[in-house]
Amino acid sequence: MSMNHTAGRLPAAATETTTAIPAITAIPAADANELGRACSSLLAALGVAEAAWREGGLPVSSPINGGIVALAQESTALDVGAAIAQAADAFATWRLVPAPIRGDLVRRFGAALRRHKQELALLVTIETGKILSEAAGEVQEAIDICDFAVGLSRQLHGATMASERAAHRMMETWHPLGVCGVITAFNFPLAVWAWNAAIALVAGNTLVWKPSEKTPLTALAAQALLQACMAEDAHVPAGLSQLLIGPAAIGEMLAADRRVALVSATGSTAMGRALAPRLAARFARMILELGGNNGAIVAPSADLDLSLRAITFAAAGTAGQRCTSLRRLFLHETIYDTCLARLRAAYDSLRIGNPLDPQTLVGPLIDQPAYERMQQALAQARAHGGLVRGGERCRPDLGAAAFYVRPALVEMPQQSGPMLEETFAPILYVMRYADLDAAIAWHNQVDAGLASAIFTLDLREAERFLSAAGSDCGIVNVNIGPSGAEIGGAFGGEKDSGGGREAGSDAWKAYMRRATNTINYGRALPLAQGVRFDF
Ligand code: UN1
Repeated sequence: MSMNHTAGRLPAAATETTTAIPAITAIPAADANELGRACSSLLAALGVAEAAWREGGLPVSSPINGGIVALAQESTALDVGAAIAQAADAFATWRLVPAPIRGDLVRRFGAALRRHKQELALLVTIETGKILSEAAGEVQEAIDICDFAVGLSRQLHGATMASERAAHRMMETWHPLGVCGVITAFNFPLAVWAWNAAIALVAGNTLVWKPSEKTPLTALAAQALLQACMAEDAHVPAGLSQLLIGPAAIGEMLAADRRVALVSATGSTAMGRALAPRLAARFARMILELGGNNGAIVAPSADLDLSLRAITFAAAGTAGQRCTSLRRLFLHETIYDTCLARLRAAYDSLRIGNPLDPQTLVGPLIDQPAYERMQQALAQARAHGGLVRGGERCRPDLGAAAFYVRPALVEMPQQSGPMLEETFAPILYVMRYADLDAAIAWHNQVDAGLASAIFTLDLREAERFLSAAGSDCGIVNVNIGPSGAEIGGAFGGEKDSGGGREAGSDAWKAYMRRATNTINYGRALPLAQGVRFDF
């Protein structure tokens, strides 16, 4: 089923979303050496020093075949302290550089991402296992946020308020915040950092980045490209952007260090629960983008062709490994049988395999623990009366250490057990509903509150879902799935999804500190609220 068969498509946007990516179809999936060689040449083309990935202590494997493709150098505890110190030093200079000149660094970085889009997309595919088209989309998302941030660098404006006192003026000034710690997950190794980095840089902040230890290579490449852009401009202090590779303890050190003004962390709710008290203990700023257990409702009036395309992409795309992936589906009883039958047929047609092959739609899970968690969730679903279709391991020909699975559809008699939790895998729980209010209540019953969707052509239903009595998520969509947000909006969710907002709209305000200024340009000193203090 084609994702693109919309009539009268608009021409491709100026964002070059259509750049072709040549497939490396020649790579035998079972041959880790081939993937390793591909990685070496990509890293060299992207300007990453060999010492960073050739003989380090952290084995990096590709989920395509489970083979090791690089040995990344890990950061020590001393490196963490030094990185924070350098970023803090750099902040003293960078905060004074005019914001549009800071924007020029981000403009040149965006251009570097554009030039290297194909290499970066290949690296993302090798490291995460997501299909090339989605990897190219991820690079595009990083390019888009750079474009957004460049414009923003001339729009970091505050309000001016009417003062109650004669010859007084009140206004807000937005200042840089300080060192921003950025913690990212394996599934979006480039774009999520770029959301934070591009905005933080134009805001006048400096960066310390701890990527997932499963995807350090994309991070090394992004950091190398940014550093090459930094070196072109004398305004840019050398310590502006720091990269730390290693385990969760590094993130905890960032959270505990008073020199780090803001920590923006993307990952599981458990990760957020571990970090948040450390940050709260020192009143640090935090942006938490945590798990999602995203739902969609398909109403009787829904355009089923469109809904099925959206649902299949959102649930099975990226092998269910987006924080925005669709995990719960509520089908109205009048369309339940038709919709489920068509969904089964769509699932049967999904090509599962090597994500470097342009025919593939579903790549592997990131690793064995992810596969085991998926199997556990399916076993629990059965115990709760769920009827499981799919979910089994497949493509053994691609390597014993690679974990390809058939996306699972699970009919549930009620919302219980694993359906109430996020499992980072392609499992779609399906339930029947009769009444929209009940479906919305089930939809909102889970702890997470990230992304949601309703499929309906009924204006009343759509508006109800969007209203204060509707979805309780940070992302609420009509007639598109919950995943695949554009960068122009603020991205994030409520409840256990963390409450943070990143990327577009006015999310930049979280990366700056607001000063309220009152200026007296008169000769008298009237006090506010009519207070008298004459002596
Ligand atoms: C994530 O999975 O952490 O909306 C980010 C989306 C993407 C970003 C996902 N633009 O699916």
